[in-house]
Amino acid sequence: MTFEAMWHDLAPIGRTASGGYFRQPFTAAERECHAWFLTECARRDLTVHTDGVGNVVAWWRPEGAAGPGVLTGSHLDSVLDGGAYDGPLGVVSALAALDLLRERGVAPSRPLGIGVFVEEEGSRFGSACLGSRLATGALTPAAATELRDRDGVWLADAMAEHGLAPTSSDLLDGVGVFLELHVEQGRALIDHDAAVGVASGIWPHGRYRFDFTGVADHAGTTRMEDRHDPMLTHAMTVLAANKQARLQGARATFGRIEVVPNGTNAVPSRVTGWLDARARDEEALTALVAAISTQAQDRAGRDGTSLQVTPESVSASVHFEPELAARLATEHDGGAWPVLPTQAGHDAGVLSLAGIPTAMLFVRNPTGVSHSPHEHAEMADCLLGVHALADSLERLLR
Ligand code: HGY
Ligand code: MN
Ligand code: MN
Repeated sequence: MTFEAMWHDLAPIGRTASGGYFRQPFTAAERECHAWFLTECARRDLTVHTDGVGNVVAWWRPEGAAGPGVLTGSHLDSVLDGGAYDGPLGVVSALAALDLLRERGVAPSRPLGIGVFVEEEGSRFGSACLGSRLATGALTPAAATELRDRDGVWLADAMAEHGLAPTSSDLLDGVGVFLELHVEQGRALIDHDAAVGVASGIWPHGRYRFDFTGVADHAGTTRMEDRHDPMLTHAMTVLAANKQARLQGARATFGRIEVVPNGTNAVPSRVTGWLDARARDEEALTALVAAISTQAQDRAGRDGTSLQVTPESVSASVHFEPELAARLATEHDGGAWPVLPTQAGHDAGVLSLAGIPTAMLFVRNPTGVSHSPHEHAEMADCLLGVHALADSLERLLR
């Protein structure tokens, strides 16, 4: 089963008319993706381990392979209306790279695992890298049990439908190193004119809930000077976030909003906005969120509204092992691959913070667009990525 054939089989699952993907965790589309993965593992006689959360590691343990395993893989869930490559490219490439190692007759001295982590995007339950955080203990089952989706469905109930639960996990016991291949979510490889790159680290980033409370009132009879309109405070906060991010060379996005009662002819009583903030280091991230929150509170004071800011998911700064990154970037035929930071979070970041030696390979994205139906990678670059992954795994498996 070639890369192209696997890609062709996976592509239609969870795709909508817009061409975007809705593979939210523990929904039919995402479970169908996992079923597809298990079929591919069975085709390769891999030994499949699934933890209670739904994370999967499929092991190739040929005769003589012993000791800490080499793990590769990524995630199959998507953001809302997401792209085809963010996550699945790492999983399909891992399967294709294993096939290539077998074709080369590689006899690994260590087991090789292919992993799939659930809810990497946090697009349904709001906590980024939920599966890998539960697997590493970075998130406790108790904290996970508090999570609900925007329809009020508890995580535990969504999982229970599939015989799963927010539990601790020993899935990663025996993993010595993790290498995740991922489509690049940005333009660096284009500017480097390179098909493959290596990650140096991940910017710290977080998701913060801004609850603006005002006074519901009539859209027509209420004089402008008499209003306590939370939509106004929210709007000014969005502008402030954009300005602060530009001033500080950071990133700030309000991409999600809920309005109560969400009527056309009523001043709302409450507006909730979610801020996604990212910066080059922890101090800069704290300063960015503080500046935005302070300006939002000042504006609320002027609007006669009130504001509560709640961090919902915060991801620490990740520095991948420089020696491992340098080794992957240079020990192969052809010129060195660029080593670059990313502002996108990944399961690799969670495993690295848990103390597992970790690295990432990026595959060129010709537009840099991601978290969008227009996310893309050329097949030729995807196949170069498979070879880069196979070459890197072969070295790690010695
Ligand atoms: O949101 C992110 O940074 C990643 O795509 N999960
Ligand atoms: Mn991803
Ligand atoms: Mn993503």
